[in-house]
Amino acid sequence: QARLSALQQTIGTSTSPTTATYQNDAISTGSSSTKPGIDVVLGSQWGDEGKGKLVDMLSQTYDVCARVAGGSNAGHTIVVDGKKYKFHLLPSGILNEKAMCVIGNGVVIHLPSFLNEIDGLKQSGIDSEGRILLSDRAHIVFDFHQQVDGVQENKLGRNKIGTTKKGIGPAYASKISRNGIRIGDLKNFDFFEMRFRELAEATMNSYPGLEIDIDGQLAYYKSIAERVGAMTTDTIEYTNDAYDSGKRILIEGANATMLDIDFGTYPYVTSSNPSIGSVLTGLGVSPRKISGIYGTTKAYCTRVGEGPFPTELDRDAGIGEHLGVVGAEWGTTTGRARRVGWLDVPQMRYSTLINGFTALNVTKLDVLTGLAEVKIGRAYKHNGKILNTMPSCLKTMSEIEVIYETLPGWTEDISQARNFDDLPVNAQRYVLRVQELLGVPVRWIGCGANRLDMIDRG
Ligand code: 2SA
Ligand code: GDP
Ligand code: MG
Repeated sequence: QARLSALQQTIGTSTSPTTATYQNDAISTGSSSTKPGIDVVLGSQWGDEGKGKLVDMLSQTYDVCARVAGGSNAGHTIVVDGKKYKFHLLPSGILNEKAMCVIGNGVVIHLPSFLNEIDGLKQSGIDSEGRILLSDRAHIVFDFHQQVDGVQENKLGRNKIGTTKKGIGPAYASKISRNGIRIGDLKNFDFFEMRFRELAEATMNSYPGLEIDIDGQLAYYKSIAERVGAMTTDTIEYTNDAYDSGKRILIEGANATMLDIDFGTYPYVTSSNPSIGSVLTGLGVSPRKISGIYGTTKAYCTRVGEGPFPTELDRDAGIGEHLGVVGAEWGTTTGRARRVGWLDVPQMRYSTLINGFTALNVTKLDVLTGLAEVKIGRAYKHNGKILNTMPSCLKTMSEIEVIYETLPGWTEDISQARNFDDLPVNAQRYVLRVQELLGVPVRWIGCGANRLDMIDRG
């Protein structure tokens, strides 16, 4: 504690009452470890911050784990004893065999991928059937939505979004256009068939050349209707009942705030609201029930797909290459190389403003090990003026200049660190500076990919 206090003084920690309280190990982050209620893990950058790992770790003490937005575009990786699990539609809490997993109404579900994921998990020894509930109101992603995703990307050419081609945008478009089909519709197959024929025909009309084997698809959906029906329920009632009976509920955000259709770098975003609002609209719970809101951020920053990235570095050389290679920055769903850059404080402040994080999970601190210096993008400047808000316009985004501050790096291996004091002084200094600049307590610090490679300051 004395060492920390000395450090705080050296780096000029602000005297604001909020930051001062973070000097204690017992930081208040919005939820105690056994309190009933709803806690949320969200991505605060452009995704892949390591949400899955935190959800897996936390879920051991929760009764219910839920997904509320996105679909099989998401990729959450968990490493347990060196074995890698990759989840796309299943919540990462599925590895806690005592937890029920809910896929809320805000998620769009590609059923073949979903069932494959369950079957794949069973082959690795984890039986999840019976522990997963699908919202009857969740929309279905059909194969033709995925084909349309590909066609739209090709049409955009060099202006493409860089989607995962999992049909997410087209499926949410069907939902918003009010001709989508929902999981619960499968329980009334005649109704499902009528809606499917209409939607498939409308899609073929809009995309000449796109062939849909309507009868083949209907036969497939008939063959899985019973299996899917057994998992389908009114998850709004289920989740609220669970809350009322004192259960602990953990929500796993997918994608991230800067990919949010409203708040992200539009149009280079996904087609859902991966920020805090999706908990309400994608699960059907009141904001009064939410306690902890945990923002996950890498100790640096990555983005996969096209679009603005103010602190981006050249991924093929120098520090960018270090972050990409040491951080193993390749997409969990598509295998695409992720773009890499420094931590971006204006972006993180914006994300904090929107989500109201009660604590931060700073992951992959170990990836910075070995760098002589570490930079933080501290402010944006445009036309000679410091910006106070995140620009909404792509053109302004392309013109901003980032002002950096530089901190000394460290060379010591931190993979075995389990307490804040185990970290080298310069690593501590970096984390404290991030905490100070964002005004949110850093509760968790990731020191490696394995489940246990984590410092919990709570
Ligand atoms: P989409 O497919 O319509 O949601 O794509 C729209 C944009 O959203 C980005 N996006 C993602 N960004 C980070 N991680 C995601 N999941 C995978 C992962 C990505 C992968 O965990 O690594 O494997 O490539 C994800 N999903 C969507 C996407 O890149 C577009 O910019
Ligand atoms: P998510 O989409 O936010 O769940 O993140 P992903 O799973 O797509 O990507 C995060 C990657 O970083 C995964 O490969 C994780 O295994 C890995 N990871 C998570 N935390 C850490 C960490 O603290 N250190 C290192 N080295 N890897 C981590
Ligand atoms: Mg991911």
